[in-house]
Amino acid sequence: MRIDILTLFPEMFTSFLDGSLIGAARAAGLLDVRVTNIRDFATGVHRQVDDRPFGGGPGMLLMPGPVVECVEAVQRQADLGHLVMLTPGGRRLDQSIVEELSRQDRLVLVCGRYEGFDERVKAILAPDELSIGDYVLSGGEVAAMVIVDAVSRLVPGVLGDEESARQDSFSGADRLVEGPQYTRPRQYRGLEVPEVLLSGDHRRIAAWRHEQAVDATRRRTLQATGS
Ligand code: 6GU
Repeated sequence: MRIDILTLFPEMFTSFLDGSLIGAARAAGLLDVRVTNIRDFATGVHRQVDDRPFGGGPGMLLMPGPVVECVEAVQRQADLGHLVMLTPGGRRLDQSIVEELSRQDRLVLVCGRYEGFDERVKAILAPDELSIGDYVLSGGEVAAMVIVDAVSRLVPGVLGDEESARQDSFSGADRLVEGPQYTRPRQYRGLEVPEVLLSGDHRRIAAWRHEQAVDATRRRTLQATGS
């Protein structure tokens, strides 16, 4: 899979992209991730990329020119790809959207900064607008990293153990969160590993885990709805 990231802060991605899982997937040729600086497409001596909003109001907006020119230049390098714009007003990311994104051959992720994008960027490029949750970040960069991380894990070969992705929380038809897990030692500060996990009875273990996952999911839903 190829992923292009368009940003005014390319240096934010350096250690993230060289890091363990994603770095290894890139080295193995499973992921081709490239970062392009939107400022390279600004014109004029000052290479200006932002300006005050017409009609007044706080903050600065990204000017349409550098963003649109940058997206079009990157799209010309290979097939168009699925264009995603990171903005707090977009569709809220969840595992089913991550799965949908992971089925694409190419993603182009555009990170916003300042107070957002000029509306004409959306009119011209018709991007898939995504948000990672109902809170405000100072830019789309962290959101783009969240998407690259979550999508990469679903690219065949990246995890090494495909079963592990299938068993993760929110995966599978039932979208359950994972229940409790234990490793050695059997006893820690007086707390014991549940007996069933030591029983060697794989059917009982599977049934217990499913029951725990249903429980954990129910508790989380109750918490979210405040009941
Ligand atoms: Cl994608 N961008 C910004 N600036 N804030 C956010 C977000 C994105 N998702 C949640 N909050």
